Amino acid sequence: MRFEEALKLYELELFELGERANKIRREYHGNKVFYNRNRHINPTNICVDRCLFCGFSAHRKNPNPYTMSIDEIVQTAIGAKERGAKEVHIVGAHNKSLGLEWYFDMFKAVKEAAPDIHLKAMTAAEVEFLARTYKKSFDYILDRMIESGVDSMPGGGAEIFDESLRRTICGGKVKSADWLTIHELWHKRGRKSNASMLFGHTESRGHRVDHLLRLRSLQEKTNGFNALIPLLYQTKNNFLKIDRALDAEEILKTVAISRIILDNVPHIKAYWVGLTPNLAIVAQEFGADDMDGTIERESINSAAGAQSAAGVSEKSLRDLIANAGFVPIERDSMYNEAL
Ligand code: V47
Repeated sequence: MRFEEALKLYELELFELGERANKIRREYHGNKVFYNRNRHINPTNICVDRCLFCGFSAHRKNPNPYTMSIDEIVQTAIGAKERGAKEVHIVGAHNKSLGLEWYFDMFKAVKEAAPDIHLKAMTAAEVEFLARTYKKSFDYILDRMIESGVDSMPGGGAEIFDESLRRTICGGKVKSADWLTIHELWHKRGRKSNASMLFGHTESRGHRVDHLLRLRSLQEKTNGFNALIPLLYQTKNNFLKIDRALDAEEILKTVAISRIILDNVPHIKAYWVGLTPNLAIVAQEFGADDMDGTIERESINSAAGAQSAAGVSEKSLRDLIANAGFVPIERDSMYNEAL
């Protein structure tokens, strides 16, 4: 799909666009809406980077630095598993005081304590941060992750790929080309990952389309992405000055266009944390097929104003999905349906 053609999709009337996206969604997944039972763990918020949109990292707008010990992380994972979680999603800030081996020791300890839990960990931004800080190749870091039990990679750190905008809003972190290279190298190892796009801040529609097209090209090469998560920017406690949050029409158009441009990626996740559960369920009619999971505890979006700190119960997720006329399907991290 060419850039101009993709950008023109925004000019379509919302319901026409929704219908086009919904057709692709229904061909893939019929009436199913997926969710999983998971736990987010964010080991530290102490960060060398200053991304303007971030309310999570410790700085003067969030003066509460913390770092969890490996034991605390392991206990959290065990507790989550006992409550039924099938996945832990471990991502954190870029904290130089932990040391390289800390990450691999932590992954090994989690896997040893909960061998059957799926370990989704390390954004490409963290991989690049470790490679740069400890003068290692991306290949080295990825191989060590696999060796220590990481199963799949989450989609964080992608933000928006346009180089000029990226320099302004998150100049210190992984470059767009490196984000894509890291996922390509991961996919070459036969592993799956997610992709994300942070939208609703200072980017234009063109920046979003460019972002999605770059993901589409990589997917054509590797077929390694499971899902795209269009992450709605949360406006509080950060250094971007956004007068007006996006309206629901623009949000739903962006979800629908994500589905249409990325028709080679099987899943579009309407992340309830950022969208609110209500808009996330509406987004299921506009191309999305997944709500994400129970989460239990969420620190990144909630630090920037989302009402998600305590997760959501499985029952309320299932009820929400069923009441909207969809079939709730519990999935594992690779989208196999729970038996
Ligand atoms: O990369 C930071 C984003 C991401 C804000 O792979 C913000 O399944 C909104 O990537 N408003 C981390 N977003 C979260 C993430 C994710 C979440 C759920 C599932 C998966 C997955 C991945 O959070 C960061 C950044 O883009 N973020 N600040 C903010 N103010």
